[in-house]
Amino acid sequence: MDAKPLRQFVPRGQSRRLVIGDVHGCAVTLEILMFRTLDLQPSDQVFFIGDLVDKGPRSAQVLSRLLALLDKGYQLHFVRGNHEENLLAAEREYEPGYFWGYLKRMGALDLLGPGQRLRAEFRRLFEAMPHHIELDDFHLLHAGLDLAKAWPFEAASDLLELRDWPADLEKQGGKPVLYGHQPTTRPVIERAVREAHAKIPLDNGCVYRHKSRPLRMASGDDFRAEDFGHLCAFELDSRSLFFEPMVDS
Ligand SMILES: [Mn+2]
Repeated sequence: MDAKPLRQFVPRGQSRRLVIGDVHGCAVTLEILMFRTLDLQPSDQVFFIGDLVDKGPRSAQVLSRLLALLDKGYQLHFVRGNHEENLLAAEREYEPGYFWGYLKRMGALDLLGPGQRLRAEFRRLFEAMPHHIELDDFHLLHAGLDLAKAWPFEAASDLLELRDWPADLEKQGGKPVLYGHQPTTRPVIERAVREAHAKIPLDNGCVYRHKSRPLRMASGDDFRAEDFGHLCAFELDSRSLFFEPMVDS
């Protein structure tokens, strides 16, 4: 059984609205994207679509930086990803050896704090993350929706984990879904924006830059190394895409 997912409605602000794909511990790349490429301002609204941590080299640095920006008044919003959810679950059912081994496997031992537990400020940030953010004109979620269900937005495990799901603009209340979770090549992302698809992927496999074909790409997507390995951002009103090459190592 799914626990009831958290939802949040975020009204439009006065300035830009930017959505950023799966960061996975790529803190340096994120910094360049936010402050060199996007010239982020405190009046901008920024939405992250989950999986801030794990796999990449700097999970703790990503979270610490985002918490510091929140303290400075930046308008950052976070959708929960399966990686945040799994960390919370491991912390909830805490067992010293297992927890350490799990973080080690995820390449995220830097998230450990006192007593070998998940650092408390990170746990609080994860716990506050909704599974779904609704905007005036878009849905934001990490993974997917099973629109055959009567209440697709109530299915936490779909929101966190589902892959290769068919979108349906009408069943989505006329709002396209912006999502991450599944590494997607740049041409496929660009086409989804250009043709205004009902689902727009924003995970360009940033953390896979120096690796071979990512596991579990979208079906039908072709692997070409040069089409992967960027941290992707999407500006909602101008419909502009940004692809920041991954520089974390
Ligand atoms: Mn994911």
